[in-house]
Amino acid sequence: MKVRYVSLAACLLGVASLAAAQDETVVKIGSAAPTSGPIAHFGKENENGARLAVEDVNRAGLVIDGKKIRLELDAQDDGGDPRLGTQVAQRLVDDGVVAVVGHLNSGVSIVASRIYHDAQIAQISPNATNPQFTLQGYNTTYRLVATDALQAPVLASYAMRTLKAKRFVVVDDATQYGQGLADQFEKTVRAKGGEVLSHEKTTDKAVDFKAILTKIKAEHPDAVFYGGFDATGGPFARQARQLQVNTRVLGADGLCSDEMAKLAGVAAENVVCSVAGQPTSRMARGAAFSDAYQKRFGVPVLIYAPYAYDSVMVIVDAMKRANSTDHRKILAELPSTNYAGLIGTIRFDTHGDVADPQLALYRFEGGKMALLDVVRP
Ligand code: ABU
Repeated sequence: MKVRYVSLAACLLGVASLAAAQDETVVKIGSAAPTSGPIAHFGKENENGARLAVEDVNRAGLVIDGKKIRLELDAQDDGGDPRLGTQVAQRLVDDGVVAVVGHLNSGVSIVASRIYHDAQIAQISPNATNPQFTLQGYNTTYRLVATDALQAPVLASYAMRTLKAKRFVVVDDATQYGQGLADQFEKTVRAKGGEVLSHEKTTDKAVDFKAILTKIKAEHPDAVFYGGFDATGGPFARQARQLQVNTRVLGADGLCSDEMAKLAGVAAENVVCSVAGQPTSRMARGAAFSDAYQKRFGVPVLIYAPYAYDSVMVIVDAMKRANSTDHRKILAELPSTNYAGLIGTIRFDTHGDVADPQLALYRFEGGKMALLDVVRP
């Protein structure tokens, strides 16, 4: 008899859930980042940040134009590769996403942006810092981080003013991100009266830097700037120390992660890096966010999870103001965004860049990132 009661209860619950599900309209938000390959730790963080936001919105409940909405994250792996990135972008458009959080790499974000623009789907990158991303004349490109036109000069100023470095070697990984950063760093150093002894090229897949480092050793620079990611920057810094190239290694947000410390070992203590936003620890709700993130995914926030989270929240805010889930109407609301996010108040300039960017400088101490300064350019 008892079994019968349970079955009836389960049945009623099932019917209720089915009715609730039938009442809901599913709205897809795309997430595109490299969740495989050497920088998967950064890509997974983007996906996790966006997923947490989607889950928070669904838990709180979202009603648009009288309809109950359930958000669904359409998460795609672009491998950090421009060719795969365009295929992923087309897939997201074909899947009917109303907006996209991504991509992570500037070189991928830029080539994918044409596809989103043609479809009139908003693309908000939580990480892409190459200035060109939002300078293409597209009404669909937005980002929540500062650009490399700010990031590289902040690093150059720190190196010249605080570290008293004057003579530099610049190295880049030949990606749109690494090369753009390195060029901007070189330009700033020269403009400030510093000297760039040489500008070396490597790739984002390199593992052996001995030839470049042997050349650098003979040049006796005060500091080396590395434009690229931790996956290669870590081994670069480690091998520099092994070859007794004991100068500082400067880099931007691609180097700024705990993964850098793992890959560089003790040589990470020679590294100074920047993040193109404010530290999670300085955000009003940063500690609660870090706890929730750690609890949900079992790993700590690296750097840009709050930016991926807020990218979703900005899309939802636009959806609410449009009172529509139509991707064109969401897009039309983005220029007037004035949203109190986790990362602070989010407004956009006419290009789609954040109106009030911040940057943070870090060094490494005992295998962890240690905050040096927060800069509002
Ligand atoms: N800014 C770090 C993410 C990589 C990129 O912009 O390509």
